[in-house]
Amino acid sequence: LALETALRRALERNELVLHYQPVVAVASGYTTGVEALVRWRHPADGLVSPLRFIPMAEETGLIVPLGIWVLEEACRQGRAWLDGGRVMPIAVNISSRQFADGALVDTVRRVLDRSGFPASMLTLELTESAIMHKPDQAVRVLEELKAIGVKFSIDDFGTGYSSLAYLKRFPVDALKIDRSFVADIVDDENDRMIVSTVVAMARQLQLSVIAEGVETAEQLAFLTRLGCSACQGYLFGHPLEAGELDFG
Ligand code: G
Ligand code: G
Ligand code: MN
Ligand code: NA
Repeated sequence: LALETALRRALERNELVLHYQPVVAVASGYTTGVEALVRWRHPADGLVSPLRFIPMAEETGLIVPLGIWVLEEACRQGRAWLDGGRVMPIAVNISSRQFADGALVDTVRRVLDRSGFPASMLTLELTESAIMHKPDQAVRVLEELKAIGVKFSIDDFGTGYSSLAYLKRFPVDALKIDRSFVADIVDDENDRMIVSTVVAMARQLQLSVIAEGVETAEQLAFLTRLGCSACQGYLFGHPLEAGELDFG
């Protein structure tokens, strides 16, 4: 409860910040977009990881106002980049409770309108569990958001249980291969097979694939050989404040 009160206050006091991590196209080496990741700049404890407060925010429902702040801030930054001549698509994480919240579609529409950030440059990252919990309802929400023009990726792909039939029904644009499969890709034949299968399936369904958690050149070499065209991870850049990003 203390944490909940503190987080609520942090939102009011504007203590949250977004960091941005580049997503890189393997062939060109260019940054094709960034993922926004929230942090809490705690006056006493310093930078607090979302792992410490997102689960609680989900449980208490605070994730809804927090999620609105994240969307607003990401779109504001994206618009500022555009005004500075930089076209930078942004992906924002949406957790299950936010996705199930009836107001998400209106929120996204309102935030885009007010910020002037183009819908086509916004990707919402959803987990398999968020959309598979009530798949029929999820399809409707996704279709409504799609009509606005936003894109979707499935985060942590491979760790949940999404039915392939649904994957085809959902208007999804990209799969993000969970970093657990990338971590051991050099040594583990099974992980290589999983990545290669996901890449092949994505190609069939005309989805793009982003490998997450790429930390070494050796992992990148395997991912490239397996046909993975976009990567994200410490090898390319840690999540950083907008002003500290180097787009190369
Ligand atoms: O950035 P990493 O920094 O440690 O993030 C840890 C976890 O928190 C990840 O699972 C990530 O998806 C989640 N996360 C980070 N930022 C956000 C956010 O703005 N909204 C939601 N719902 N989850 C986030
Ligand atoms: O669940 P999601 O994929 O949104 O979470 C992204 C998380 O992964 C964040 O915590 C981010 O800081 C972290 N992350 C990003 N790149 C790397 C990496 O190369 N290695 C590891 N271990 N974590 C990473
Ligand atoms: Mn993510
Ligand atoms: Na992920």
